Amino acid sequence: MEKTELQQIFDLYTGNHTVLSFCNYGGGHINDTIRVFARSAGQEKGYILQRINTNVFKNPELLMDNFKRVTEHLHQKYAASTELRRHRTLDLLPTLDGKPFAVVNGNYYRVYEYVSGACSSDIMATAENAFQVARAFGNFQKDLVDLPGERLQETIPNFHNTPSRLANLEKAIREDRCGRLKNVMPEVEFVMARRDETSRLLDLCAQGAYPERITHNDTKLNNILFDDVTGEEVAVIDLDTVMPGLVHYDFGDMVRTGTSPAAEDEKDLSKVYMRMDFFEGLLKGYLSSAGEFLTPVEKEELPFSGKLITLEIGMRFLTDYLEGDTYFKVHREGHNLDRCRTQFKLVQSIEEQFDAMRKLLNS
Ligand code: ADP
Ligand code: GN1
Ligand code: MG
Repeated sequence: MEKTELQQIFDLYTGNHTVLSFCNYGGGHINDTIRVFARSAGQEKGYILQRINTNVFKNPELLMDNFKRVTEHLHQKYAASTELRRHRTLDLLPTLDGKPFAVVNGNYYRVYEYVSGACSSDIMATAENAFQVARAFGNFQKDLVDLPGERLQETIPNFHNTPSRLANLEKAIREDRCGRLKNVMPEVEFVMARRDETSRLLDLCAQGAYPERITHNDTKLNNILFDDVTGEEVAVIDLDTVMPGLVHYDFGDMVRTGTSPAAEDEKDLSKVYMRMDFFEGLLKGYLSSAGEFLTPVEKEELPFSGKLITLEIGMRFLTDYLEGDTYFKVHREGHNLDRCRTQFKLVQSIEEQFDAMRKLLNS
C-alpha cells in the first residue's frame, strides 16, 4: 500500500493524523495487517490498521458491530474493577462520522491503537506460558458471559460446525477442481476413518448437556499479547470471530496451537507431537479462570475438543488445497497440504495419549 492511500484512510478518522511510517505486520492467514506510526496533536503514536477480508467476512458491518459491542463491554468491565484493571482489550478508533470502520474504494478498514511493550508468539515456549494463555482465553469467555443485548451475530455461519466442514471437504473431493485429489488419498482416508466423531460436541449440545456461550473461536497462540517485561498476558486480540459457540472450540484450538513444538506448516512431521506437560498447563490454566462457569460435561469433553478442532482445521486446509488455495493465504506450493499434514500428525499424537489426557482431567 502507498503512503498516500494510508493517509487517505487516516483522514477519515478522528484525531487529524499525519502518517509517518508503516510496515506489514503479523502472520495471519486472512486479513491484511499494517502497523502505522502517525502524529496526532503533536504526539507520535502506533496504530494497527487492518483491511477486512470480505471474501471471508461477507458482512463486515455486522462484524464490526459485534467487535464494538464486545470491546465496549470489556473496557467498562476492566475499568470498573481493580482486580481486572491490568487487562486490556483493543481500542478502536472511531471515524469522523462515528463508525468503527472506514470504507475506501470498496475496501473495509479498521484502526486500533498499537499495544506497545507487548508481543505475540507462534510457538508456545513453556508449559507455564500454556497456563497463562489458557487462563487468558478462559477469562475472556468469563468476561463475556454477561454481555448485555441480543445474541451476537454469526460473522461466519457454521464456522466451527465440524460436520458441515466435513461436507465441504466431501464436495471438494467430489469436484476435484484442480486434479489434486490423487496427491491426498492417505489424508482423505485419515478423515473418513474419523467421520463418526465429527458431530459429537454438537450432538451433546443439542441433547442439552451444555449451553451455547460467547466464544473467541480463533484462540491461536498469536492472538494473545504478552508483556515484554513481565511476560504476563496483556490482551486477547483478533476479535473477528467472537460469536456464539461452544467453549470447546476455544479450548480445542489452544491444544492445536499450543502443545506442539513445531510450526503449523512444518514439513518434518517427526517434529510435530502433543506435549503432555503443555496440555496440562492449558487444562489447569483454562480451569483456573473458566472452571467456575463450566458444566461437568463441558469439562469432560475438553480433551476430545483438542482432537476434534485439530482434525477440523486440518480438514479445512485439505479442502482449500483441493479447491486451489482460495481461502487461506499461501506462500509456497503445497502450503495448505503441508499445514493439513501437521494437523493430522497432531491428531494422531493426541489419540495416542488420549487416555492420559483424560486421566489428567480427573486427577
Ligand atoms: P490476523 O487476523 O491476520 O491474524 P491479528 O488481529 O491477529 O490479525 O493481528 C496480526 C498480528 O498483529 C497479531 O498476531 C499481533 O502480533 C499483532 N497485533 C494485532 N493487533 C495488535 C495491537 N493492537 N497491538 C500490537 N500488536 C498487535
Ligand atoms: C485463520 O486469521 P488467522 O490466521 O488468525 C482462520 C482460523 C484458522 C487459522 C489456522 C477467519 O486464522 O479459523 O484456525 O487461520 N481464521 C478464519 O491457522 O478463517
Ligand atoms: Mg491473528
